[in-house]
Amino acid sequence: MSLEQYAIIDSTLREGEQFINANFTHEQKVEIARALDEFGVECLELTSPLASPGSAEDARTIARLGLKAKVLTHIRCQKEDARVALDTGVAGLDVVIGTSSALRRFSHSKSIEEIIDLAADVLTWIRSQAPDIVLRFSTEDSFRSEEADLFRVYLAVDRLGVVNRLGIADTVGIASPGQVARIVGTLRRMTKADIEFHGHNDSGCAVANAFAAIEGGATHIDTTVLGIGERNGIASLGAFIARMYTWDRDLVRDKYHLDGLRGLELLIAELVGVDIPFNNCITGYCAFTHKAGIHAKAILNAPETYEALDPHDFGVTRYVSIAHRLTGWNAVKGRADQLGVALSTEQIKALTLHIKALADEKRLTMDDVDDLLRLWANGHHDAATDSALSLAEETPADAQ
Ligand code: HCA
Ligand code: CU
Repeated sequence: MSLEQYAIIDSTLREGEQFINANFTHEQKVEIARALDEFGVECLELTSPLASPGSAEDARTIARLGLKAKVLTHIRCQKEDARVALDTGVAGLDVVIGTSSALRRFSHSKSIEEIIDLAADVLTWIRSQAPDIVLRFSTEDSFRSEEADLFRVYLAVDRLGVVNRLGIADTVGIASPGQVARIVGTLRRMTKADIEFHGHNDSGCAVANAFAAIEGGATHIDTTVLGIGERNGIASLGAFIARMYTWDRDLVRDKYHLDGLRGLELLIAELVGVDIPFNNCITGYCAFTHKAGIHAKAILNAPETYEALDPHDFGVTRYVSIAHRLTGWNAVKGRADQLGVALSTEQIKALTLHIKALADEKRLTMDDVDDLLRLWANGHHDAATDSALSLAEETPADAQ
């Protein structure tokens, strides 16, 4: 598959609802669905309508919003679930059944033979009822299933000729990128259907695994906003976007409204009562901050030297920090120019040495540096004012 054809299935309204803090109201779900659609994700996955009467109502409403994104719902491999789901008017069903020995023993007690028979029965019935619906079949806990079992099930399902997509799920977040690329690649060669990957982040590989799936030939990737989901969640939409952007910037710019990412993340963060992590891709507060003098100098000359992503594409701004001991005179000069403060290169160099010495003594703020720049430009600086500035508020804690 060429990488250009991938699609995102955002599951904030299904997997994301399984995040411990998530308790979206009907109105909030509609707002989230619209925001995701506006951002440009290709599909939305909703909680099963069998979960509660409210969930069925949510599915009915969102299916009728007239979104560009395909609205899918997630169900167990059972005819009754499928019947209720079809009644909601969604455009697609994501059917799932566990294949690992743990799930077969402790969840549904079915053998691989029985799983194949059930899947054939349910999937052909769905197709007979809804010839145009998008139908996906996925195994749960795929990466702890016996590979031979897994491929037997997928081959049998693919041969039915009724599903559009086969899903593969790293349910407990233990797969590695190499393993994902290999298994998805094998599935790709053995079957005709599209391939979806759903990966949890328990061991920190969710986004890497999603990308490995794409490299292996997957066509669809599951994400949620901020990665929320069961336990510590799945691949985060923003991080996956960052990954794909570094692969093909123009494609990702065309596909999505990138400047909407921050608003989307802020919306979800507020609704589930969390902060955006400081080191979040793209929107984390230090995602585009530059500190070391050598970096700052290069950034001022050509930002791409130390930025793989262009913050302007995402409507966020870069910040060059100069109030510390790692600062450099180019960065200080850059700040002087921003403030319209006239200092010679010699003065800037001397001031930079001074800032470094002060920063060894105490924590400086940007305001401190701005004050120094203005004092020096006005010729008011002398040892007394500078040391007053540096030592006035010094406490042992400040001096760390
Ligand atoms: C679940 C399990 C699931 C399903 C994934 C899928 C998983 O909570 O139902 O259907 O693609 O991680 O295996 O989220
Ligand atoms: Cu999951």
